[in-house]
Amino acid sequence: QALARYIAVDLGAESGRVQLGTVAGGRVKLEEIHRFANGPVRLPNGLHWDVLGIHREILTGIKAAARRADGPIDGIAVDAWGCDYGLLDRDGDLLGNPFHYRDHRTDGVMEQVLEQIPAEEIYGATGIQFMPFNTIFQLAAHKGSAQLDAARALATIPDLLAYWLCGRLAGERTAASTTQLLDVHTGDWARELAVRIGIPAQILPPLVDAGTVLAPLRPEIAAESGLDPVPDVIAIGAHDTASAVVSVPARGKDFAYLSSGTWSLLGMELDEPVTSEEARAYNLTNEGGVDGTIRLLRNVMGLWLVQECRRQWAREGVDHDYDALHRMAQATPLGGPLIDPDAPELLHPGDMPARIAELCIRSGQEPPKDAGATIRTALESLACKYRLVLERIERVAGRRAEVVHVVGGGSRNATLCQLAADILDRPVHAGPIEATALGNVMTQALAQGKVDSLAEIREIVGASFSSDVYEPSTDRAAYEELYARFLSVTGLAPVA
Ligand code: LFR
Repeated sequence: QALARYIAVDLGAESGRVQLGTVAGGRVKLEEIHRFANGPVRLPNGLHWDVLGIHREILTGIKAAARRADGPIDGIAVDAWGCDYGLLDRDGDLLGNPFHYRDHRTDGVMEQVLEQIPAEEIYGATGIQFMPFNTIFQLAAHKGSAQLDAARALATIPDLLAYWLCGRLAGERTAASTTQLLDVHTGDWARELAVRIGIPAQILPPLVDAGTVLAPLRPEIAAESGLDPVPDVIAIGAHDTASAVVSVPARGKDFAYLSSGTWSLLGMELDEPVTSEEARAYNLTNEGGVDGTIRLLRNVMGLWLVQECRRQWAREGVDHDYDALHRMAQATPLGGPLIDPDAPELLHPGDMPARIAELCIRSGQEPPKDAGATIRTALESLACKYRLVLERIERVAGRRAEVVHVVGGGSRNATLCQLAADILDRPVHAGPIEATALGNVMTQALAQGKVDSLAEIREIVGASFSSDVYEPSTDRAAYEELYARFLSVTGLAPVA
């Protein structure tokens, strides 16, 4: 098999990373070349992306990767979290600073839109779960602004960055699916829906599938970086979750994945969307995946809870690193207070330990007594929510997941992986950690015909990285009791 080298740019909530991926002899290898902070910037009008700073960091990363590589680089691709976008004017120039989805400007907007158009209709067309920050609601919040009036094109963040790298703007379908403006049945924009909401349909760009070569890297960037021959800029699963699920090292179909990072994205892979009344009632999403797959999943709040606790304690002058926090959580015995990790109060940045304590008090529980206990509450609550979500997903998908593959940064969190195995009562296979960057690299290889299928990608990833296996505890009574208590304090209804 030919040797190929790819640059993967992966933009996460804690950091952006530029990685050099090498594919050869049925194996893939990753090397981190450049890492930079990717926090939101607060302006008087809200939370924003520092999108110019990111472009500069990408250029720095490309240069460093070019120096590091021991041969030509074949491709470059960018992935990021879903839903956020920039608007371009008629000259193709960016209008303003893209908003960050954790901004408050969408508060209440989803409810207003749903008064105008029934949820059943939007869900029936798009199959996407209702979350207040979906692009559809961000655009509704943008209505009447000078920017939206002047806009001629919408570019999701990864599409925008790829456009700056190669000059071609295309709406990559996995990223487009997170807008809740893509018709899940036809794969085309749901233009009529956009128009009814007052979003000008002409801003929706031409769509391409993940695994499409876009255009060569701009000649001046290639020259500055000493890249000769000039690599392709490639559309991959530009939605980070799509790329993460590409590199789940699973065999067959009877698996669930948990892409574990800032969010916990828990679901199963399907060939066709399910937009039934039950799927809508459970608010399950049918996100577009690579190779025509559908990710039936649900967002669970994820390690955001831990990240925000850590930031709050740092503001108060105590800087615990993540390892220390997890040691403290592990030293706290099972059985503390539990919360619904998806409570809307926890979505925005702020004093997370206080908010968690408040939720405990409101549900009649003693709040966690220290930092370790707070993290313990977050992790146990997440694992309990995984069980409820997985049971709903299995019911809608009509099959059982024999194993759960945890990928992403959270696969390193042994406490959470073991809790997930114990509460889900099934084996958890953890790894790879850099699933998103690997999916990004391998989909570039797919675009260039260096690999042939998703199945082959998963075999290559499985052969290249080992997984840690967590077996469920045999003390079923303890974990059943924990889950029953979770349902009771949160008031969430179990799957019958
Ligand atoms: C994960 C992710 C989720 C999406 C959320 C917000 O990083 O992309 O899939 O729902 O971020 O965009």
